[in-house]
Amino acid sequence: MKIAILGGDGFCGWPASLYLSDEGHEVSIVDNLSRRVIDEELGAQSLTPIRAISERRAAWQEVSGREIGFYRLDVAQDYEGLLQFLLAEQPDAVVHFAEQRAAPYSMKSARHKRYTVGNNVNATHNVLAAIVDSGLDIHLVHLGTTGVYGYGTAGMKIPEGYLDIEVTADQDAEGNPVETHRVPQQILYPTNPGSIYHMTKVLDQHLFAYYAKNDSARITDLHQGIIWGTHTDQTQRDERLINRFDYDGDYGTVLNRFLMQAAVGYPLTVHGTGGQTRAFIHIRDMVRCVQIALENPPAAGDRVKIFNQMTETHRVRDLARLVARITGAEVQMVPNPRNESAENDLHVANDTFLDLGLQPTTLSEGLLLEVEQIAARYRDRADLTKIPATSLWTTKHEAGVPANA
Ligand code: NAD
Ligand code: USQ
Repeated sequence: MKIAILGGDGFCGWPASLYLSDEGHEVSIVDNLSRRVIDEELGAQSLTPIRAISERRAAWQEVSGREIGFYRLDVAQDYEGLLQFLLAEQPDAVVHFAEQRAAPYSMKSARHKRYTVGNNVNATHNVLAAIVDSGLDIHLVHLGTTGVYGYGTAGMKIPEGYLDIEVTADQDAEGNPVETHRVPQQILYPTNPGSIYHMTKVLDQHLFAYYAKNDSARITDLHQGIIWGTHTDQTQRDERLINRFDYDGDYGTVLNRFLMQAAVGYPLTVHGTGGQTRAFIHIRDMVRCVQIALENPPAAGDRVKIFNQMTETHRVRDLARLVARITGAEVQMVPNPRNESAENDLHVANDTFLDLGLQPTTLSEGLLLEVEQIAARYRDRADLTKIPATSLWTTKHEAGVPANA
């Protein structure tokens, strides 16, 4: 397949690009390198020494004999450039990672909220419009989030995108009253985003539904949990191919932060009571899931295919205890900077990927290796002043006291 990876210089996009190239696909990356610019804005760097995109590509060619194309392009702002790219490359599939993905970054200020909405919603809409405009039959695979559902179970496993409901009908097609009866329907699972970033993924969902309906666009939306881990088989082949590892208060995700904090002797920063339950998936499983999604596209005219891309759910304080147990780290409950439920349960259906052959990497297998191979190896690069999470969800609440309490 010819595959375009939008956001292919990022934490998920880079290992996915290498994996798909290794599998024999012809891969081109499109990225505006905005994530590297945000590193400068925040004064924070990846714990791992990531190389310039030119060096990454040259290293991959050296170790694999395969070329990965690169186009520096802003998907949200350069519509013409994006369209010309599609017409020139004629990809069979586009994988769309090109969004601002950190919830805390999206909540820092009005400017960050506006940037995140403008960037993410325009990027997604430009991709959809350009696919239709190009006249090409391109399968779009998008990286969404389990966060669109909100974090609660309503007494059931969260289904893969769609919810079966029954409405009480009391009129016929002409609007005449008839005896009330129950009519089954399927709707997008009601959304309950917890940040402006998560909200952009909700808005993306509606754009996808519309383009699938109106233009018969073929779209798969992967509702992905929190990624943990850093290496894949490909990124490990040469140090110049190393993946990024974010640990700062905005971009670092919870489990990778705990692993890094343990390695540098910083007490594990559990927000509030740590009662938040979240969905997780290892980075190796993420690249495999993207491949499975590419190999199983919807047909033209189908509704958007939605997969829950996660393998385990865990409560934050349990993760902290687990990391503390294997590393000897200290755990510290810190005031929660976010406006989120203090305690929630979460059960998520992920049958589609399991049925299609995914064999999950479990926390119990991978955790210690991750501490040794990444967090401890690069701990000298850490800037401990960047660890605290300082982005507050609302000015109306003090950290730790939800605004709606
Ligand atoms: P990342 O920030 O490391 O990578 C995103 C890449 O997209 C960056 O290289 C950035 O420069 C690029 N980009 C952003 N806006 C762009 C634009 N307008 N034009 C061109 N390029 C642009 O993020 P990531 O962790 O790799 O996440 C990728 C996707 O996966 C995101 O959409 C995110 O929502 C989703 N996701 C990530 C996680 C996670 O734990 N990292 C979990 C669930 C879902
Ligand atoms: N948390 C802590 N301590 C920390 C960091 C986080 O207790 O040091 C808590 C947070 O308060 C939150 C939970 O851990 O309750 C998860 O936070 P996170 O930063 O790991 O994850 P989140 O903000 O949800 O965002 C990440 C990715 C995002 C993706 C999302 C998937 O950055 O791109 O969409 O995970 S999901 O969680 O399913 O919404």
